[in-house]
Amino acid sequence: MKDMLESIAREAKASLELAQSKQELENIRVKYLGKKGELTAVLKQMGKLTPEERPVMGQLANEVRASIEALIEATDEKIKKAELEKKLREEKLDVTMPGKKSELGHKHPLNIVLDEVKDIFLGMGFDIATGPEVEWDYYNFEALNIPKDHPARDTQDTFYITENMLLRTQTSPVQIRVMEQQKPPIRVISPGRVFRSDAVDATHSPLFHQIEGLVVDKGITMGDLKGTLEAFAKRLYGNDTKIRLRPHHFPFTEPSCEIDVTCFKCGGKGCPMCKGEGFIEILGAGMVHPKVLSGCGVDPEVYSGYAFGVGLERLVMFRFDIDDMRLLYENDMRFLGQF
Ligand code: 2NM
Repeated sequence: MKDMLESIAREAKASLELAQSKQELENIRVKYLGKKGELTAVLKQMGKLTPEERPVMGQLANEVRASIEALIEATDEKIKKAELEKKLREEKLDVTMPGKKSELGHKHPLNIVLDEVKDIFLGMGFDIATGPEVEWDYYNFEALNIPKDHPARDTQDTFYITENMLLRTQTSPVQIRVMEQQKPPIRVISPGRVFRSDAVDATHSPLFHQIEGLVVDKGITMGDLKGTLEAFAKRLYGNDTKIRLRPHHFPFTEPSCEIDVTCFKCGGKGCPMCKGEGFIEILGAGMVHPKVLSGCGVDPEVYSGYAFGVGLERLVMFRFDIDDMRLLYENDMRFLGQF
């Protein structure tokens, strides 16, 4: 039995010296020390020994177990160290390799043009005013001279939250709030999201963006309106741009007009872009209705003002020759990457 124990110790030591991996190490442990291992097998034969021999063999067996365990531990350390060294060798970093360039985003086309429009008006001394997207019926309609029975109030056109609360259909309510809160001279633009119950197609969306402007002071005339918006059109589309005013009707302005600019594609000769017209409509405008002024506490006998509204999507579509408004909302990188 002593020979058997000693040969187990020898064999275990020999195979441990050759072990290269954790798995091999585990196999060796099971082979010699496991429940069905060689050492256990020997210990099971203790019964055959004389009472004198038993403690001697018992102690020897314990020593063999302890020495194998110690060797396993030492080999385990050795393997771990070798594995780490191998890993470090394999994962060596080449700091001279070129880096991966992270892609830089850019402004959305709506914001490119919005920022230009803001810059142009800020440069002319306008302030930027904002207000709630969820509005009272009063600010969105009543204060703009659109009473309850007015056709422009058709429920089809608006998202109502309650009977008196809705998603604003224009940013004019912001200007009503400005007139209520500030004394003239007033010079503001109010860019923002507006909502209408329209079906989606190439030129309509239930959510779009407007930029409205308002100037109120003593002696403001249609001439101020025309000069300012001409300067705006020239800044936006180039110095050769001409504007044309056509009579129109809005409930909140009197007189009212629509403003066309010479076609940026053909310069006014007529082409498919302007449908042969030579002009493209971009703005609605007019002199603020006296009823609107007085409703906001501005005396129409003392002050006058002009206002205008422009749809941001239309400006962007003309600027970049985009034929479908939906492209502006779909966030398709193949589209957005072009700007
Ligand atoms: C437009 C066209 C004409 C407008 C009027 C007002 C206010 F609040 F002063 F009455 N704000 N915006 C206006 C005038 C808007 O959009 C096509």
